[in-house]
Amino acid sequence: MSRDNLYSLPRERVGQFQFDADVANVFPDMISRSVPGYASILSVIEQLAGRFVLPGTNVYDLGCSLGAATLLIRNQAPADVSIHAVDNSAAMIDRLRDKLDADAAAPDACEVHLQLADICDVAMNNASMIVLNFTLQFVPAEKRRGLLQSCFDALLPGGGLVISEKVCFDDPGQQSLLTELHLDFKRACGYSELEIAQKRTSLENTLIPESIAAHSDRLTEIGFSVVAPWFQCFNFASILAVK
Ligand code: GEK
Repeated sequence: MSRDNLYSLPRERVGQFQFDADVANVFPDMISRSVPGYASILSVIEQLAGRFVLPGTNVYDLGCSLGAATLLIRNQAPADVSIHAVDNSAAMIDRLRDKLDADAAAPDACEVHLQLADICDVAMNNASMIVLNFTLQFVPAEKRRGLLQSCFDALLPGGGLVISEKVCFDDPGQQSLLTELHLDFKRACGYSELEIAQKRTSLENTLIPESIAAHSDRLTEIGFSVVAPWFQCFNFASILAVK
């Protein structure tokens, strides 16, 4: 796995964060050293797939990057399931295609369909499980409700939606403490102060977090019958919503 040192040298101007080829090259290292609990969340997504994914249905991994969730869900999915892995980064989709081509999946593994598209424009139906693992945070705020409504409409009764996000807090004390603890995590994972500062600038207007309550309330308003925040580590959380 290539090490993420993209922000290790001083830049004259730090541009907006892009999911380009440089990021795709180092992505597994970048996300595991930036998101506390990423590996645990993935392993629970696999467990949830074992419960939620039904024969003859579709599964959507929205903002799939290099397919970490897709590949784990595939371990649990019956052979007649279709997993739709969607991302609007060509670099991510190209690398995931190479990964799938090289992967010696079990002969009865289900199909994975790759889609280079904006997740807000994807037509979904007959879904037993939909995953937004650290993706909704990059969708413009005004498009989030529409996207979640499309997820709800596409899900079969009893279907599951997993949303993992960086989150913020209304209480200023919690906001500053949990932000500091996240920075300590990044330092402990080997990121320098310069790397942390430049990455933060590049994400400033790109990654817009909401509170766990804002996420939960919106999911309840849309009509999900159960909305269960099930994971939190510092300012990162995951919610399971069941139709
Ligand atoms: C994982 N889920 O490893 N349409 C399609 N893709 C998008 C959009 C959009 N509107 N906005 C962002 N993306 C993955 C990790 S990473 C999380 C997800 C992170 C894509 C973007 O190209 C990137 O690949 C992904 O969402 C976010 O489980 O980097 O923090």
